[in-house]
Amino acid sequence: MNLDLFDDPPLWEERISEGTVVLRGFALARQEEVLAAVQQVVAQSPFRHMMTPGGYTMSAAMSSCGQLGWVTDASGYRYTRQDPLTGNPWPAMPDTLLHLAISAAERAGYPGFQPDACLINRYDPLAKMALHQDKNEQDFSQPVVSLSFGLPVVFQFGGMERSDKTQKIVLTHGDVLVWGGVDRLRYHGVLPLKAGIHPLVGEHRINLTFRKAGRLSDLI
Ligand code: MD6
Ligand code: FE
Repeated sequence: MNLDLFDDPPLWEERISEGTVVLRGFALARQEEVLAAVQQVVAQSPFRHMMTPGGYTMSAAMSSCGQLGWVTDASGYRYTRQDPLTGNPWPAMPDTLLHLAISAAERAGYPGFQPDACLINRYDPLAKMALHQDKNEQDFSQPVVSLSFGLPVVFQFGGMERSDKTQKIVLTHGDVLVWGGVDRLRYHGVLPLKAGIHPLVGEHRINLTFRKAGRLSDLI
């Protein structure tokens, strides 16, 4: 794979902790391609509000692409190969997205990232995400790569316990947050989105999170 194509440097790098870095503006040079890829995915697997196992409707609307997609319903949080809404396999992960995620991981110190799942979140004003850990994946040795587009949001970055105090990080259009290693299971969430209009994305924030969700053997 030719990663030179994607060798645009970030505007600057912000080290958050040992395993976590924000690559500011890393996805800016590819913003149109990324948004076109998102539109292509959601034309096949539309955004929807899923239900938590506890019976609450999630305020962020979600879709997925890649071999595995993240879902939640009354029977729990998990990854599936098919979109339960359409009954079809999740749309393939567009190359632009795959390459951007791999090159961001590499720049952040995680070479060899093999994402098989990309969760796409759309936040409308007041949508939020409660503190949680990303622990439905089989492989915690690989990082999570998270792209933010559109309206800015306050991301809360906590510790290994839900009650640990959180650090606030503002994520804005084009930023890529990469975390892994010792930070992989830290609690995190996002505060309610403030209303606004982004010139390219409109009245939303779009977040894409890439993960290696399946086992190594799933790829063979
Ligand atoms: C969001 N992101 O930024 C939600 N998880 O809208 C996440 O839950 C997340 O951004 C793990 C790593 C990075 C993330
Ligand atoms: Fe998360």
